[in-house]
Amino acid sequence: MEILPESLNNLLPYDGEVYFFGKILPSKKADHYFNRLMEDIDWRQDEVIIFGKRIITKRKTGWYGAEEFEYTYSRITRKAKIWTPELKELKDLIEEKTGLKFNSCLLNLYHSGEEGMSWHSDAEAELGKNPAIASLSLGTTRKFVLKHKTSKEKIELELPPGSLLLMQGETQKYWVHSLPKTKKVTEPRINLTFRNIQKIKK
Ligand SMILES: O=C(O)CCC(=O)C(=O)O
Ligand SMILES: [Mn+2]
Repeated sequence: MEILPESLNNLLPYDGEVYFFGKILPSKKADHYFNRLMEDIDWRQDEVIIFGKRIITKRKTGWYGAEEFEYTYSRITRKAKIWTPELKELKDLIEEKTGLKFNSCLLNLYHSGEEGMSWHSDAEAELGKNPAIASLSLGTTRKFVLKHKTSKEKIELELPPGSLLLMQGETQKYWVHSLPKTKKVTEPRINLTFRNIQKIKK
């Protein structure tokens, strides 16, 4: 079931659905959550394997959920920590706004514009077919770009603090997305992507 407000337009011209909800948190609340998450999240530097080489990312990540879900991305498997009180609050808010259910969240901490995320789609097996992914931004504003896998058409938007973006339908099948690095940004940003893990590995 979806309860998307009728005023929301699909940002994608074809092959998927991306909705921008704008700011769902007032500035003070967005600041509050940013500070709490900086303190409370068990931030880790990821080891990813790129072209067979083991690389430690500057960007830090956190992986949380309702259960100790295992999640594999960039060939690294991690076990989720259980929701912190503020993550549970944010999950509840995002479920209310989107009308969808989420059981896990991948957090990214970009210390400055020197850190970003390269082109990818969130198409891991654990997410199932046509996953809905709700992305909440905190901290400094960054540019987010979607690119169609075959036509190469690009859609760009700015993600300010407290704003929510929802990707769903066939978006991950046909589009990649990225957070470009930029010299213009010196402040940190936290991004939370709420996801729904389909199967629990023991
Ligand atoms: O930081 C962002 O806005 C994007 C994060 C992302 O694409 C991901 O975690 O898969
Ligand atoms: Mn992604």
